[in-house]
Amino acid sequence: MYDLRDTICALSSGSLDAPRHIIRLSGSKCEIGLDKLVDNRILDRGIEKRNAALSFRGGKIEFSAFVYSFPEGASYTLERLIEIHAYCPLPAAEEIINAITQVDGIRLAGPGEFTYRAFMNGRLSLAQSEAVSQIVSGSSVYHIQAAQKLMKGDLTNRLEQIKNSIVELLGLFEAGLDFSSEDIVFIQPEEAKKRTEEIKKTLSEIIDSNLAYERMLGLASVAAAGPPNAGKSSLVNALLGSERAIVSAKQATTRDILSAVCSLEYQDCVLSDCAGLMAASFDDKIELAAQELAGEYILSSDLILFCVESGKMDYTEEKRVFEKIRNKNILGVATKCDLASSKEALEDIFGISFVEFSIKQREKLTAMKTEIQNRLSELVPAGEQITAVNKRHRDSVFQCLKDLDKAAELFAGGDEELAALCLREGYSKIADIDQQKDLDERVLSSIFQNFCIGK
Ligand SMILES: Nc1nc2c(ncn2[C@@H]2O[C@H](COP(=O)(O)OP(=O)(O)OP(=O)(O)O)[C@@H](O)[C@H]2O)c(=O)[nH]1
Ligand SMILES: [Mg+2]
Repeated sequence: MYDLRDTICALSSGSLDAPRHIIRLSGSKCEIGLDKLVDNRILDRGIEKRNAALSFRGGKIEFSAFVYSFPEGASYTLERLIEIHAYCPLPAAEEIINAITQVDGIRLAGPGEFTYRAFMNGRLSLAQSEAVSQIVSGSSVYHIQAAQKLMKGDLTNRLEQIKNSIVELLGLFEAGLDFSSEDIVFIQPEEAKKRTEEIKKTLSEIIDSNLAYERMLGLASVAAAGPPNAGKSSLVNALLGSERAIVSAKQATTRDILSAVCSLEYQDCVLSDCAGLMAASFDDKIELAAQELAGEYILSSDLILFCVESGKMDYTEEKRVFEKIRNKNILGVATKCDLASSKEALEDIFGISFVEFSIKQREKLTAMKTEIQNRLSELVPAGEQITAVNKRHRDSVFQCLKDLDKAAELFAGGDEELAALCLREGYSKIADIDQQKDLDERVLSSIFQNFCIGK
């Protein structure tokens, strides 16, 4: 996938306005690369941190920097690695990289190439490498916590236990094959079934405890729902902090779905504004389409903000709309609470908890955001249970479960040889999750291409 012989260089962190930019170099030519910038040789081998004033040979750009030097075997990639923490503007950092990559044998790193090297050199397991990418792109603290667990090797440890159990069982199956001409039984079919079930249970636990993990990889979806004119677009605009949706006193203003990323205290979510739901049926084709679209979208959201205008005399329409969403995860919003206070009355009518909201009272916005955050937090399993499994891991676990079932069935039917073969297959599926070597190139590139450059 990448040529491991080259020395690679990239900007590994720092946004446009960051005061410091980290330039990373990995490979045998690190020092030659640094030599381009530093007039006197400042580094000895060893993990060390040095203050350095870097300047181009022409002395054009001067700025201060810390240089961290890691010897081979003690760095992230296990290769000779140098990090230049340069206090300079981004264009200058890019100039530095440009100068370094002019050196023969030093090139710009590809996406995820530092982590790819860490993996290829045995520093990180594959699951841990994936965790690095997930931490980098983490959209919530829960997501990052989960990825950190993956990084620490939680999944790797659990897989190790499973692999040991399969190998043990395989040993018993194959011992029976070796002595098939003699009358020795190494394992009875009932015992084989029991052991297979135990392995399956551990495998299933990995998947079950992580159902919400994939959801975290994507952002949680939150949709404003309610009858027309309830104040949904006004709420969405307030939460987004910008006038994204059109607000008007005219009924049925919103037709399309408007979605944007909304930042909460611990996570981001996708917040959507939809057409007001109506209980009646429609002849108007556009209205019908807007209703269908909104209904479908709202029902598939992780959290519905059910907007009901405060102080109304009659809530018949709202009750009908509520019927369409009642089994979902709903937070009631008593909108326009500057006009009247109806929180308790609405809680009685709908049997769910309500938060008061008004675009005219800024303090209500903070409380609203906190409540949404709390409700989204409930969707995430407690940090301790998360092992962090992604789709690739889960596919392998499902395939292994199938192989185990087949193995137990074949063994019970007396076909020990095929049963052992199936067990081997199952083992290889689990081993693939954390494989160090011989992994399909396509799998590797699909994992590492998801990284950004510099990681
Ligand atoms: N007094 C008061 N008026 C509000 C508040 N929120 C919204 N409104 C008004 O209520 C009307 C409807 O607001 P929208 O946000 O457009 O309502 P909507 O639910 O998006 O309406 P549709 O898109 O037509 O379904 C507008 O005239 C808003 O100015 C509020 O907190 N207080
Ligand atoms: Mg609207």
